[in-house]
Amino acid sequence: MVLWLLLTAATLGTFQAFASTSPLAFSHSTTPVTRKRNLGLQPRRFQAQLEDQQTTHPRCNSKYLASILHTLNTTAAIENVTPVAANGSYGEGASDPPYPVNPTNLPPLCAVTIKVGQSAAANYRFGLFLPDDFSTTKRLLVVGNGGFAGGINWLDMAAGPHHHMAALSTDTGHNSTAIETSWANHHTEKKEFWGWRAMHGSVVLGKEIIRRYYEQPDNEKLWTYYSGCSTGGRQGLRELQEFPDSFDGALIGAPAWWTGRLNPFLMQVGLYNFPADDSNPYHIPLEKFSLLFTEVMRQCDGVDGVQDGIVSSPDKCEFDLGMLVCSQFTTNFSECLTIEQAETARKVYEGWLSEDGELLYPGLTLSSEVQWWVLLGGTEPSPFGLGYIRDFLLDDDGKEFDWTGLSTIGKDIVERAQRLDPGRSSATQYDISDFKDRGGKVILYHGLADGLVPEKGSWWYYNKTIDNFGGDLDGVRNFIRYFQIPGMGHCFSTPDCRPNAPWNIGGAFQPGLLGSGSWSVPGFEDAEHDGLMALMAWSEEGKAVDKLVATTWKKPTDSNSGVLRQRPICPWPEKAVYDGAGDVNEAESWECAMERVELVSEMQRRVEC
Ligand SMILES: *[C@@H]1O[C@H](CO)[C@@H](O)[C@H](O)[C@H]1NC(C)=O
Ligand SMILES: *[C@@H]1O[C@H](CO)[C@@H](O)[C@H](O)[C@H]1NC(C)=O
Ligand SMILES: *[C@@H]1O[C@H](CO)[C@@H](O)[C@H](O)[C@H]1NC(C)=O
Ligand SMILES: *[C@@H]1O[C@H](CO)[C@@H](O)[C@H](O)[C@H]1NC(C)=O
Ligand SMILES: *[C@@H]1O[C@H](CO)[C@@H](O)[C@H](O)[C@H]1NC(C)=O
Ligand SMILES: [Ca+2]
Repeated sequence: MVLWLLLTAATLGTFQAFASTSPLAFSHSTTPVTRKRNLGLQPRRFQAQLEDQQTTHPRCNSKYLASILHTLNTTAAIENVTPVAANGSYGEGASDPPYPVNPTNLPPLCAVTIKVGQSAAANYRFGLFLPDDFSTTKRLLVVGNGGFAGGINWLDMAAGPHHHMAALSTDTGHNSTAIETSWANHHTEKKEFWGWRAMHGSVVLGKEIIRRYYEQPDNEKLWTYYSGCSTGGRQGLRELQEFPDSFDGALIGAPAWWTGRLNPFLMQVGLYNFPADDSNPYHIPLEKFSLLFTEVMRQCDGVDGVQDGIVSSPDKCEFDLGMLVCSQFTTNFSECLTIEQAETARKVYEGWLSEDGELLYPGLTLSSEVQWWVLLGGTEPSPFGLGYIRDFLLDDDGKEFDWTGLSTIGKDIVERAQRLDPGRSSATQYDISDFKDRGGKVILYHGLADGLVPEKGSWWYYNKTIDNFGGDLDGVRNFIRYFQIPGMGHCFSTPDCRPNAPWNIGGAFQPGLLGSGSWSVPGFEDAEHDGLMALMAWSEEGKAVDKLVATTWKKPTDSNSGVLRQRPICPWPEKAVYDGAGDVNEAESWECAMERVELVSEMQRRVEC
């Protein structure tokens, strides 16, 4: 409880929020929080401002944007139009609880907020950045949200104008931090907005507005790209599965794609470890996650062929939990697990099986332990599980659903979640032929040290997609590729700086973590290092993404501290393979290739003796 109260009290961003309040925190970003707010400008004042700023686009005013809306069959209304000069800043600051940091260092642009739906109880908003310097190849970047966040993600939108693209983000129809769910209780329409409708409606209307703003001819293409992580990953997959015309390419990170299965599982994971009192022998206290991590590192680091503090092949490691179990020879009981605690850890790794042994959702990957505090720390199951069950699934007032006596959430909840899929948010259509046939491309990526959304879930999704296309892996790789990022936590960075593995590929939330004025991968703004640029080259020029070079810095979230390591991440089933001679911290010493299994088994033997 204490942990979650702390989190709620803070002005939370995405999961970055967890970073700053946890005892096992990510290293802190020194980003200054810009408090400047740009609310609605009066027309007269606006005119004056326009005259002052000769560089501002002449169409960046409420009257012109209202005239655009007038030509469209929509009930949407202009909420705000603000011209932003070069090196300016824009956002809603503290009025946008999940995204309070306004991007700075922006190129000159027009910031627009549109409100769709007039009823106070049911409406959604979306924001647009319309850069003055729009590239000749017309492009739009749509960005996603995180957790249950309700707010426009202005910080991630900033990448758009830096690439001379327009940018769009929706608030998903409510106003809350990433961990609040009470807004959904008894509110079918808000659930649907969050589930898919706000995203879809914003994309459709946003494209029309952009076309008219730039007076684009109907036969000219507006290339549209998506970038999102976690819930953002889910939103992107959901949209491209059902509406194949929406995007030309999507950069999908750590997607929380199967809401109806994943969120109950996140509750179930909590039940493995709670209640957190001494009478529960199965409870692993927070301080022992580190012990587990250290043991995983000891047994699994070398299995990938290189003893470098990065577990790159967790699936190849035959981890023996027994090594950690207290015995008659134990002298220090802080350094071992009881048999019951080891059983809890085993279940967290194994994943969730039904009574008949069907896999309901895969568990957390070996090497994610440093981030286990998110789901298993504190004193009650996380809001991603408990909040979902109470407010999405049961519309419960909090009194009827009592988790404290439960060891498992039960078949009824699982079946209900499957049947109802509240908000219809699950992205479970594996047949994306229509998207593929239009030339659509997907880069899917997931950190192997993710302690919140299981990495094996993304891999499972990828496998299901391959199965859907008749097992044709090569065919599938022509339009969707899956990249595992060793050592990366949920969406970004390396939890607790351990092991400070290369993580940054310019994905969702990543630039913002390096500072409010940051975009792409600082110092490496090219298609080899930036996933969005790689995606655009793949979609527009057919350059398949054979690898991406991930970067980390001496201080993982301070790009001025000097590059520490760069290493390719590779499209599965390829792996980054070391050349055996070069500096392991240099990307050139690695290539994407099939893993050498002999080496793996040899290393495994070595570790075992
Ligand atoms: C305008 O939108 C409404 C509601 O979405 C729809 O019923 C109507 O047919 C549309 N009219 C035109 C001319 O597209
Ligand atoms: C951009 O603005 C910041 C303040 O927001 C200022 O410190 C910086 O010097 C400016 N840079 C340029 C190139 O004008
Ligand atoms: C969102 O809620 C906060 C209070 O938590 C409020 O200050 C802010 O004005 C609201 N923002 C919007 C856009 O309604
Ligand atoms: C027991 O182990 C813990 C954790 O490693 C350590 O902090 C503590 O100092 C150890 N106690 C003794 C008596 O060695
Ligand atoms: C995906 O499929 C491969 C075999 O093609 C298998 O080795 C791997 O375990 C599967 N991953 C998951 C998470 O199901
Ligand atoms: Ca290693």
